[in-house]
Amino acid sequence: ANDCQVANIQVMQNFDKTQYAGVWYAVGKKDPEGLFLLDNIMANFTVAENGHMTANAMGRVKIFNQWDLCANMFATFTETPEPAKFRMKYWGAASYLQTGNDEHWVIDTDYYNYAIQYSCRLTDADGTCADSYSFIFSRYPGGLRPEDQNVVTRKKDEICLLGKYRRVAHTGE
Ligand code: DAO
Repeated sequence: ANDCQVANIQVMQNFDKTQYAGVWYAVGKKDPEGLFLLDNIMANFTVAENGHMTANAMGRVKIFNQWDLCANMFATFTETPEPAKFRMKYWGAASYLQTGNDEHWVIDTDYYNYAIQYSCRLTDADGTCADSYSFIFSRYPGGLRPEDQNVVTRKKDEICLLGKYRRVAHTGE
């Protein structure tokens, strides 16, 4: 049984950020409230010599509920006692872009093909998540390999977001 408690969500065991580094294309996304990143989303994770992880992300965003434009975003990650659970501070290259401080959990990855990221922004009084977002990342802009679909579907179900994702297009914008 799945009680959908945020505190019980399983994350990637023995997470290795060095293998996670590099470019990931978002091919699926569950949006949070006040959607920001629309499509053509890619993130490049870097691990510095001192072990600090940062990311540079690009994507088409919606701002002021009206305009779509291409955004260049930056993020820094703070580690926690659980290697796959980070705090992520993010901001944009331009001042009108969104800034924030979110959870950044890696639920599962094989490092070479797929990764599932999850962030709960608001936990409800009953311990379930009231406002979350999640990216399905692929090393390829075209999508997931057929052999990775089953595990990704299972993980979506485990984090109680099955059926809540939309496909993220990569049209080169
Ligand atoms: O699209 O509303 C949304 C949620 C995403 C928040 C912004 C994230 C920006 C930085 C991304 C770094 C790697 C995922």
